[in-house]
Amino acid sequence: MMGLRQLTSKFCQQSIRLSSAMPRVVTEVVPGPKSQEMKQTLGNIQNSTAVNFFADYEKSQGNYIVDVDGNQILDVFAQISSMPLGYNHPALIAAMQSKSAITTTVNRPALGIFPPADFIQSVDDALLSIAPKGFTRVQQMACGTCSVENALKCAFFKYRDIERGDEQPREIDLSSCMMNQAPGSPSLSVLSFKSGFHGRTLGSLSLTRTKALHKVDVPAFDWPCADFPILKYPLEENVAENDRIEEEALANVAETFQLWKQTKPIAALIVEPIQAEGGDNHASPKFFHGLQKICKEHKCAFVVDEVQTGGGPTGQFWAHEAWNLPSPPDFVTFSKKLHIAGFYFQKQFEPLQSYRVFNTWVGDPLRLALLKTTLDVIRKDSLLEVVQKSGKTLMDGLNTLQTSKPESISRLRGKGTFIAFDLPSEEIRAKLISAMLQKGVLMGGCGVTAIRMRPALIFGQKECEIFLDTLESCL
Ligand code: PSZ
Repeated sequence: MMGLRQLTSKFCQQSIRLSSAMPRVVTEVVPGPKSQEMKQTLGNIQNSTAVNFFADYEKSQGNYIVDVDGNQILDVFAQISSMPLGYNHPALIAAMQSKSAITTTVNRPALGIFPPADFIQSVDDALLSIAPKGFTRVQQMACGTCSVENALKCAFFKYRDIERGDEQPREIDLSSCMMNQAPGSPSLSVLSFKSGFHGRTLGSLSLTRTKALHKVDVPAFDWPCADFPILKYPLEENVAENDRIEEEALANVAETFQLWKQTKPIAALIVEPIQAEGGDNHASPKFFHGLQKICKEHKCAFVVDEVQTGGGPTGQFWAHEAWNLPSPPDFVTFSKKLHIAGFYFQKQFEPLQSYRVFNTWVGDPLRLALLKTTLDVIRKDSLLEVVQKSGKTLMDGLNTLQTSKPESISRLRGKGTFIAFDLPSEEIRAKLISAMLQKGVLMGGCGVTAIRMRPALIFGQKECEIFLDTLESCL
């Protein structure tokens, strides 16, 4: 087994090789023949139509994913924005070869009831060391979606405690909830936004308002939806207009609270700092201050969904910290780049009785260890600064492209490397994504016509250059 030093030195050699690495396409088309055949075979087992290509994760390294046909592809999508350090980072590999990682892997604990001795220290070292300002409590979960759903459950618990004037449910609450009836199953709601995305399981799907095909045929909670501001770009030329757009959206939120007050009061409002799946829609700190104020007026929990924005891609560890809210949100959900999912919460939202937020694993110490190592690397290699610098290079380059090709690129927007721009149509976007892939650059789409960039935090100047050059040639 290789020690950390050997691995690091091996990685350094690989980095040297990789820093001179370029996209390399060896098949006539991407996906190549092996990928296409595997995709067909997978189709006999499950729906495989979303598969782009099959990857060789042993050969993938840093910012480059290698596919089964031997194509080396610059990855600007990073597994739906979930790879903080790129592929096969030696520090992560070393961490997973430790004795404790092996013990945890073969003896995965049910953390809610039998946590390991080093659990408190691990949570402290990993999740609490990066807790957003104003948070001291955190609950782990398995994925972003169940983090959202459980945070909302906590918001409902609290809302009902206050309504009842008692933290203990009454007999009538306990008996009626078994029949899914009020008052035990109360008539409460959660407000989410047009183009918001918060997951695809039965509960979270009612909050998600991106693609109809993901929702259709599934019974949904009848819950309110408010307008999210769709800003005009460039921002500096549309200040007054954007101010008006945000004021209107806030007025719509306030109105929605009033409308639902009598029949199905809004117990929680959930919002992404940047609507990601829905098209990279940004709003100003002022808008989010306004949302928090409305929530406070209505004793409604303010839930910030940082599943996609959290972990550094905006150049700050938590995107919502850029708003400088007068007080922290009530919940912040996370997953993706943090390896582990869960939610930070204010103490008042902690359920008092056991098992109300619970499942078999309620987290994963192995993922916690990966997070700790990732944080060490982020700090040691100043990766947030790398993101800020690369973000600037990308925005400058894309801005130049937008100026020279306004008929192709519009509404360039971004923070850090969390960048997007619009294309004239969905069809042109599909063509551009495919053309880029043929040249060995993998990008994703979001919203109806946008391209989104979601690289790993290690995406450096060289990668920015390759991306911009390839994009220019494909446009
Ligand atoms: O299809 C896609 O591009 C996907 S699949 C999952 C996501 C995008 N996003 C996950 C997500 C998110 O972006 C936000 C803001 N909230 C919740 C979720 C759900 O997280 P997971 O996928 O971990 O359950």
